[in-house]
Amino acid sequence: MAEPAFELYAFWRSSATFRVRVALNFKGLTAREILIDLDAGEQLSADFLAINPQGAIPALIEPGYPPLTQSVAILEFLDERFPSPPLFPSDPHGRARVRSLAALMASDTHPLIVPRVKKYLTASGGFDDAAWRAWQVNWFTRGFQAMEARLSKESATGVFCHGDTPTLADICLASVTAVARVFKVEVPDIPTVNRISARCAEIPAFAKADPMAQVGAPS
Ligand SMILES: N[C@@H](CCC(=O)N[C@@H](CS)C(=O)NCC(=O)O)C(=O)O
Repeated sequence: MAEPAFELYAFWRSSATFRVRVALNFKGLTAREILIDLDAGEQLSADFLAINPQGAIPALIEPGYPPLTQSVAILEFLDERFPSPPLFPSDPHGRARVRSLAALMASDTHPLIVPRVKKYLTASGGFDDAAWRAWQVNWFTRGFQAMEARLSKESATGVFCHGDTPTLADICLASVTAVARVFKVEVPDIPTVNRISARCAEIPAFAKADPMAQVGAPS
């Protein structure tokens, strides 16, 4: 199948964009990136709101189709459209476990530290820089410790979150560890999370997606 001319609305440090970058790389696909500067508020420009009324990246556009938004939905789309290599194990229980681990990171941890939450808490919630920092550290810690508790105890954990090949769960885990590094948040006592994240970083599809390797990242 000829590769579509994908366009990806992206920002260097965006955790959700990282997930799509890894999946594209993993599948041997490419996308032309269009920068949405989150620090400049470009996610709220009229032009971008016409693409994603939620005002959040990523958005993936395949010519001739409406924009795709929500990183996990985009990853599932890419996996259905380009099945090899797969992002899920083949058995239903394994697939449910992978989705559950992915949701712990992408649905229940990452959304608490995005710019719109910071903006609300600092503009309307009385948060100063120290309170925001404590908030960030708290939610990264709670998310990674829950992940550690599961990964260290559940027998399906292997070299990666589920067995010995990377899945969507690893992409979601690595997306949150990558952004924790950007924000210089270190969570103690998470050896399994750290082991798997370090193993992911050795894989070119993950390494190429690292925030610090993107256009716009601080040098
Ligand atoms: N659940 C969404 C989250 C999207 C999201 O919040 N993206 C962040 C960047 S990682 C964003 O664009 N935030 C803009 C803002 O909070 O104003 C996904 O996985 O795509």
